[in-house]
Amino acid sequence: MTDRPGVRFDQLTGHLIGERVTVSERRLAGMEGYFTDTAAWALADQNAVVYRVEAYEPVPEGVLGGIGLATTYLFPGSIGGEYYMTRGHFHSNADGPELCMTISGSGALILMSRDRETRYEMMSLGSVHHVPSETAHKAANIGTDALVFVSYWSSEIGHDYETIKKSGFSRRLISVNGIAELR
Ligand code: M6P
Ligand code: ZN
Repeated sequence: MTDRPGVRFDQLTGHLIGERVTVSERRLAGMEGYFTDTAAWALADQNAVVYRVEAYEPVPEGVLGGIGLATTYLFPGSIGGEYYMTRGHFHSNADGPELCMTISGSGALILMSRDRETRYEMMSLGSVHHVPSETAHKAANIGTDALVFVSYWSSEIGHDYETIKKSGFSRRLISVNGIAELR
């Protein structure tokens, strides 16, 4: 008897396929307070999808013993000059690292330490990024196509969104005459 894997990964598109894959979409409506220009955010189409995440978590969050896997499709766009981005979060409870690999598109992985030092790494086809423990992380799409990347993390870590929701990152990636700048 063969035990067929329940999930498949398409390495060209990043798609995760299978019954145990969960899909979630984040629209502008669900990103209140994340963009600096709140007036521009309020005027934008609240229905616009900013990103979609396909995830496979064989072991539930907070439970030791598994690796979570997700593909994020971050669409191109900007609000008041600030590129479309994921919300960003710290890991919590048991903190731990994450690994990201870019499938397509161009962007930046923005990383902030607990003492609010912010830096970024450019994301492009094949780039591999290590997110250390105790580091908030979010991706921004600086290109004209979707930025697609895969992430891996340990199941025992939790996700803390509150810290970023409340205090944000210390610097933001904005388009200055079409060039990405961290300000
Ligand atoms: C990456 C990973 C995921 C995360 C997703 C969206 O794929 O970090 O764990 O869920 O981006 O980002 P966020 O959860 O911050 O909205
Ligand atoms: Zn994470």
